[in-house]
Amino acid sequence: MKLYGSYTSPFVRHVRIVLLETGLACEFIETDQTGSTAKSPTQRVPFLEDGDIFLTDSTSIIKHLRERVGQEYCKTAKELDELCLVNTVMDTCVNLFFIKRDGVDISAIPYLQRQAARIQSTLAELNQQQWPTSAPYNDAQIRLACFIGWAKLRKQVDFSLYPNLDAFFTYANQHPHFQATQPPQS
Ligand SMILES: N[C@@H](CCC(=O)N[C@@H](CS)C(=O)NCC(=O)O)C(=O)O
Repeated sequence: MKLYGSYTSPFVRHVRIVLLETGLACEFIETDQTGSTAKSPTQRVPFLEDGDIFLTDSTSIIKHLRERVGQEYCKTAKELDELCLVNTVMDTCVNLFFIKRDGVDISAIPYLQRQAARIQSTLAELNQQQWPTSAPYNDAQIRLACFIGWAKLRKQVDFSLYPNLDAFFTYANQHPHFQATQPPQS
């Protein structure tokens, strides 16, 4: 099995944590934008090769890995909805990060302002929910901690506005699988 990704991507980090949880052997192939453009129709990481199977999204990859070892993936509609909320905020935030890095003033473009507002309203909703203070973490929770780690590293969100999320991250970040998958801090 081969996982293509980067060490900074929060989507890839979620997959790397699931690999640790499942104990499956998988080669990690560090892939930049040139590599993902050449090999995946989405032009994004992660993507996975497992024999004849080729998967292009972290969610399908995680479902595949968990099913291979008989683990559950988003068992309830509520957990799936939480994962979708985290996905929305993560996807939107990563997208705006790349747009800003290209020099675009997002305050000048109404739809990008809507995207920025979507991040804040979704985080406000997530901040009102109860989050665990210790493992086991489900996939929505693992994804949330991966997102918060990325957003802090890239300074994309002021988490003093979301104290429950900040506290959740402090606990999750101490877990050995989060420690083992820390993104490079530079
Ligand atoms: N829905 C995808 C999103 C993956 C994604 O956005 N990956 C980012 C890295 S964090 C990427 O490769 N972006 C490159 C680009 O947008 O060109 C997933 O869950 O795998």
